[in-house]
Amino acid sequence: MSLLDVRVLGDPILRQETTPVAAVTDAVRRLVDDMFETMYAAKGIGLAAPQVGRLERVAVIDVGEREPFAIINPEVVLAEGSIKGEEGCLSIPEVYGDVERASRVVVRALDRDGKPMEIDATEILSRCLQHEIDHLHGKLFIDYLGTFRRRSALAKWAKEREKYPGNMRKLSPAEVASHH
Ligand code: GNR
Ligand code: NI
Repeated sequence: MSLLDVRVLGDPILRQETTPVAAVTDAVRRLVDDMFETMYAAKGIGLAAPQVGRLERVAVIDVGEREPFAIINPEVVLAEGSIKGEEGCLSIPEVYGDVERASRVVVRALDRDGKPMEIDATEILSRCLQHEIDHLHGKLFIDYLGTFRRRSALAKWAKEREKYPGNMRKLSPAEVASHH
């Protein structure tokens, strides 16, 4: 497995639409495994392919309350209710904001084996699924902030981004080793 660099806000790939995966091959599984390794090293609960510079329609999720899983070509087939909650993003470190999301979503996707699956989610899993699926369509949580909060978030980011030359967040192997 390999640790991948995380792209941060400013990298145009975060704004691109992804391409559906035509077949879940070993190469796709390798991407999934590398994304899990990267997500754990960065201490995230989810990670989408554009965040590691890839345009396959793939994301990985581990919110801790069930087995970690990959979603390939995910589609939201039901969204209901509405709830506000705080979000952050590995691609916008140290920036947080409240986002209104559907409280429950049902998502259809392929799993790591290429098998169709359906996830019925509420709470943090629902929020995380919506956040990752947004990434697969070039959308970021800051896009939902109102004018004032968005300006504050971007002002904070203007300082933070100096830490990430080339819009690249390099995770150190120590961060991998320290994760259990
Ligand atoms: O680690 C993450 N935490 C998080 C918290 C609230 C809502 C969404 C998330 S996802 C984020 C990791 C990430 O950036 N995934 O794209
Ligand atoms: Ni994110």
